[in-house]
Amino acid sequence: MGISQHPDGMTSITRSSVCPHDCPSTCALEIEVIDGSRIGAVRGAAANSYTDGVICAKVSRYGERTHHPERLTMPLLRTGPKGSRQFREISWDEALDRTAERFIALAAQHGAETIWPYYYAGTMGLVQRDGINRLRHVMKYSRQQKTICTAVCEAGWLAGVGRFIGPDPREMAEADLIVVWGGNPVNTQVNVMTHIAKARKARGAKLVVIDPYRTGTAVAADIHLAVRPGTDAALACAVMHIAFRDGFAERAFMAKYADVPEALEAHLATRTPEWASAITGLAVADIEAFAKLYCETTRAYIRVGYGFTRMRNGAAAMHAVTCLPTVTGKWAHRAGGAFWSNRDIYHWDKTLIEGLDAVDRATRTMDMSRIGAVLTGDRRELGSGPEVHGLFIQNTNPVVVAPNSTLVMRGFQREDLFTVVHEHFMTETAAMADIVLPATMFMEHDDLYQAGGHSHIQIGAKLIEPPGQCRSNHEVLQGLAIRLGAIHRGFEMTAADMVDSTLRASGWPGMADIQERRWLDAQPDFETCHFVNGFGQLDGKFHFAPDWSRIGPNHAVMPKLPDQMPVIDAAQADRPFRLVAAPARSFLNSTFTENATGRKREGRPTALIHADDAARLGVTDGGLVVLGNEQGSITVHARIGGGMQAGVVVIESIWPNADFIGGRGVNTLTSDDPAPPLGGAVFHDTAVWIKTASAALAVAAE
Ligand SMILES: Nc1nc2c(c(=O)[nH]1)N[C@H]1C(S)=C(S)[C@@H](COP(=O)(O)OP(=O)(O)OC[C@H]3O[C@@H](n4cnc5c(=O)[nH]c(N)nc54)[C@H](O)[C@@H]3O)O[C@H]1N2
Ligand SMILES: Nc1nc2c(c(=O)[nH]1)N[C@H]1C(S)=C(S)[C@@H](COP(=O)(O)OP(=O)(O)OC[C@H]3O[C@@H](n4cnc5c(=O)[nH]c(N)nc54)[C@H](O)[C@@H]3O)O[C@H]1N2
Ligand code: SF4
Ligand SMILES: [Mo]
Repeated sequence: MGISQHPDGMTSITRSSVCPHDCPSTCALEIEVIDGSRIGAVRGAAANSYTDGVICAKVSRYGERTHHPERLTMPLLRTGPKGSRQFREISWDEALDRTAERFIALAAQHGAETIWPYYYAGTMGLVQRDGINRLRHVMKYSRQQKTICTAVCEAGWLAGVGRFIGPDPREMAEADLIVVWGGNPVNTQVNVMTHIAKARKARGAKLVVIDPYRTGTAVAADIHLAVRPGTDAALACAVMHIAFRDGFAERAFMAKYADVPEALEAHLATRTPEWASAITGLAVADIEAFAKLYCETTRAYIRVGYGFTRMRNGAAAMHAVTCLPTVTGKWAHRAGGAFWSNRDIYHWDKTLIEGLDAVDRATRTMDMSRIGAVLTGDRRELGSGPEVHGLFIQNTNPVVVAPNSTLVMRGFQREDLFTVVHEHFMTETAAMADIVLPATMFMEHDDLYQAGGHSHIQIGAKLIEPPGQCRSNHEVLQGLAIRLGAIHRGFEMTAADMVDSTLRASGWPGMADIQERRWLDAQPDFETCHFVNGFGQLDGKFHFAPDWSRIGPNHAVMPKLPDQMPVIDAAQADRPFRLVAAPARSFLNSTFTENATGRKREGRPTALIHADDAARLGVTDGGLVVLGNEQGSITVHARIGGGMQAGVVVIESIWPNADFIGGRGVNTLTSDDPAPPLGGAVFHDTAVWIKTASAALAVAAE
């Protein structure tokens, strides 16, 4: 792309790239590379029809992260007690030799399953994110169930719709009503707002936001429905009740495309607005008004977020929401229907990247969200296999992000656990490691990206050299494979070769071809993404009565038809508040918490508290409060407001634990209970008590 000469003699070239972060937007980027070695301005590609020239503030300042003085640049060996942050620099050979020798010895002593490679989506590049599975499978190390983010959404979406596709997200710009249900795109995927803004400008479209508190997205909305957390299925059922009652049920659509419409209608007879009002805390008139607006608007696009599913009843809630456009037949119309993820449009063959030809189904699989239980020897997780004595971590920061962090920390402190963490920064997880390895960032290695929230396949190529001795995830896996005797053709290829081969094996053009075009739009045609040719179930129908046994093992508790499941951690006498642990705007999970600009914007860990609750508890704006439950307690500053119902409290995060007074972070309070039927973390499903700090001190002194 463009080359420019600066007055001071520097040259800068603008290069195409793609945002690697765990965000549905997967923005097409244009990055200014200065003198071949530094990152300047980062912009969204205007020519990409989804990015449309817009990216979030945190990535527009990416130089702050890339050229951060605290970046890890050398392998480190722990010299003090675990967590002491005392390390000395060692060579890569020593670091990899030590890791491999220890893994070989541990596997000989306890069996290969004693090693647990553990990862998530720090980078979403397919090669650098998922390559760890190749090492896992070849070595027969323990497998990982990926539950920390999407499992609950997946279960609920599959139950009814049956396939991870949906109406083209760009159709939002052509809708007359957009319902953002349980997500906060102003913070978490800004491009959704771009397409909503287009619809509002061109068509006077209405925006409805369903969220327990007044997020930036809710502020922008025409209607904000501030539900009690964990009650979305009740709202969806009442809207369907009204649709049947008032003649908006599309019976012909359902006769063709749904399994049991008559049974659904009979079931919903008692799911009245009054019933839903008592559960959700919304006024009957507000439920009626929303239902009328939704039912009367043909082009009504529901953009479902993840937030409302991070609940013990989240899968049932997702299923209930997806039933709405089925009852009202909106899937059939342009800009109508519901969308969560486009994952299934890409038909990847990941054999090479993940070593799927080496999988041994007999090896144990453990739930990543239950890492605390795993590391502290809980037999429900370990099964009959060995305890975990070796952890190899890439792309995630579980000491901060995983639920029940006190238990997680206890696990990481075990003296008989050997932990290797490959990271950009000395995160709180890296600080617990025996060996820390320095990782490249996205513009320092090659990779391939798919977008969950739109339809583009993109290549992010290496643009600059990494600082110091940083190595990519793929290179580290290669270095370990040779020492462990792990044989697979994937370890012999460069990352670029893996990108090219994977594209071709999956039926897409090769790497150079896609780079030439800048991206490939994989959007399926209208008939496919609107399910005109049938839904993703075997019978081609949407299922109001899902066969939950096909979805997850804990299916017996699931409702037969869409319904409010009374299984949440409900408010009760000793824990009268419902806590929502929502994402902050300037951080992405715990990433970007290293940057001064974002930290300044976020201020400090803060609990948003309703004015009535604050008055009753004697909490003042800016005062200290303690929130607790049976897992522990945390101390934060209070802010009065937030637009939620009384009895709801919100902490935006994920601040490092060390930023909280006393060092215990928000996930001290969140539970590692797996949501039925498939598992999945329940980050926004927590009942807590709240005291002023002085009241808590007085109790402690008794
Ligand atoms: N700035 C920023 N961007 C991010 C992230 C981040 O941490 N920060 N995280 C990234 C990741 S990994 C993901 S998965 C996505 C997630 O992005 P989202 O889909 O936006 O999901 P959540 O992050 O869980 O929370 C979104 C909203 O759900 C609301 N919510 C909580 N409980 C309920 C409920 O019971 N009902 C309803 N209706 N709403 C509820 C919360 O109040 C919050 O405003 O964002 C990605 N983008
Ligand atoms: N309280 C609360 N907790 C939550 C959530 C919530 O809403 N509330 N959301 C949950 C959700 S949705 C998710 S997805 C999880 C996510 O949690 P994590 O997956 O832990 O996400 P991050 O905190 O962003 O950490 C990713 C780490 O990967 C590193 N990394 C990035 N790129 C690379 C790379 O190329 N190589 C290597 N080796 N490392 C790299 C980054 O430096 C960063 O430290 O958190 C969950 N935790
Ligand atoms: S909106 Fe999401 S994908 Fe786009 S630049 Fe920001 S973090 Fe990256
Ligand atoms: Mo996530």
